[in-house]
Amino acid sequence: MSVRQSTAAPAAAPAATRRSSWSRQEFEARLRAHERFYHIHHPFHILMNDGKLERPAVQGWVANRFYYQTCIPVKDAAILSNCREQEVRRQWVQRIIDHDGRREGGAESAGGIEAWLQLGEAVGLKREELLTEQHVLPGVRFAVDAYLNFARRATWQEAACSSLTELFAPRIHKRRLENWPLHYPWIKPEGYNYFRKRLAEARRDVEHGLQITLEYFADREQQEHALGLLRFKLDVLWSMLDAMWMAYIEERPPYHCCKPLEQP
Ligand code: AHQ
Repeated sequence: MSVRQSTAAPAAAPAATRRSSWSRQEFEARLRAHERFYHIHHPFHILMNDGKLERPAVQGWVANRFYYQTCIPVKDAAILSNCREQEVRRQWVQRIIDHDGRREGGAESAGGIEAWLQLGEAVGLKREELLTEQHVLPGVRFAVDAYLNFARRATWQEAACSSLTELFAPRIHKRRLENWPLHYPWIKPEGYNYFRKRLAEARRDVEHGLQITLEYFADREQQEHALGLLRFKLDVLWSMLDAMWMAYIEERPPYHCCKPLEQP
């Protein structure tokens, strides 16, 4: 093919063949149909929810997911920094408070990051093992950093759309709360506060993210793009577990096993 041919701008598609946009219902249904790519279906998650993980693998999951959790408020701050709509920022800022907590007057509200540190202690890790990121696997770091850097560079609407993986999150939190106490009686019950807290927050956040997505991505090309953004974030979550599978199930050196700091 000559260079000219390859660089010729494609003729505008006649109106008849331009694909019409989906209705809001159809668009939402196509977003929700992506549930099949959600990490609840990842083999690592299936083993974890069936009680088949050994203690070091559960500890490894908690320590690696802590890196993801600490990046969420930074990701949300990136979205706020890209958003010039005050009403959206007024709502979106709550996500940062939910994770970082807040000190107001004399009152201190611990956020999700503190709750995740308590989950770490409940599974037998020391707080500094999470805070130092010493157990974070390269594949987890790359996936989480890809999400964070995407949110910095994308439009705030694109980043809001990518957070819609939480459409599928309530079920995953409910399952942990139901199954883990039976399968992992050695985990201290106070560790489950995060999942309880996130159940309600995820439902609220997703409502806002879905409203933004259904409104902003209006024509068919934008709607298809939105599906791609959701798929990207689903792949971020999936890839994190791929790295954990290699380390904690295959126990492949050099990143295998997560041994707690030597107890005193
Ligand atoms: O604890 C989670 C959380 O705070 C968030 C924020 C949201 C986002 O902005 O991308 N996604 C998310 C998720 C959390 N927990 C995950 C889990 O499996 O516990 C699920 C994850 C998500 O569904 O994106």
